Amino acid sequence: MSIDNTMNKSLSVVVLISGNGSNLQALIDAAKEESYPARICAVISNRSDAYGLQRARDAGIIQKVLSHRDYAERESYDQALMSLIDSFNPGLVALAGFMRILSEAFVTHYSGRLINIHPSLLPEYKGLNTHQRVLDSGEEIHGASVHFVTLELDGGPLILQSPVPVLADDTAETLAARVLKQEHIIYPQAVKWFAEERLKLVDGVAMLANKGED
Ligand code: NHR
Ligand code: GAR
Repeated sequence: MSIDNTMNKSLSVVVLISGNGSNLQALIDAAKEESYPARICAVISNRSDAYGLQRARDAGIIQKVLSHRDYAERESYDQALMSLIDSFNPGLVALAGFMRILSEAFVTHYSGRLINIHPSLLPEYKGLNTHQRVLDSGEEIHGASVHFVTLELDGGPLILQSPVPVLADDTAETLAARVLKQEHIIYPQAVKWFAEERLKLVDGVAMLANKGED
């Protein structure tokens, strides 16, 4: 028997990817649960070779490629991306390993409904190549963060973080795998809170309301 998993899903989410899409997979798996309050309405990649597109296809989710190489300016790419995203009318846009910096017009347009998962304990280690930089600095603790996206790159209000230990024999790969495991837990959790309307961006602060239970 097939159960219509799109019922009672109040929040539609567009997920933006550039690569493997394991965070996308974590969201897909979470949304398979009937009680999960969000559904992924589309997956968009800026790269046609992103494995995450296959994950979307396998899950029966609409997937689109919009290549930044077809646009001369960052702003014109972002305008096209906005048009494509808005055609799905999502309540939330989730960056999941999306590797393009987003312009002011884009960030403003989705203010309060644009989130990212980043592989570090922000505000430490903003930007790229975080695992190697953490190893090179001799840190003992690393981790992952979910945050609202603002104009300040990787500087938006924090929603949820998960720490992991850095082990003596870690390589960037082993460390990345430990961090990713936590990402796959905290990203579906953050999306769930947002779908439940518990999580909101209020005056530049991520607010988490209680469940309204006495
Ligand atoms: N856009 C804004 N405005 N603010 C943020 O906080 C953003 C953002 C876009 C993406 C994800 C971020 C991460 O989690 C993210 C946060 C890409 C780069 C980058 O330098 C940096 C941070 C993030 C994503 N991208 C290069 C660029 O020129 C391209 C690199 C590549 O293609 O490999 O866009 O780390
Ligand atoms: C994840 O670790 C994510 O946090 C990170 O890339 C990986 C994507 O993995 N994001 C960034 O570095 C954004 N610049 P995935 O494609 O398997 O989800």
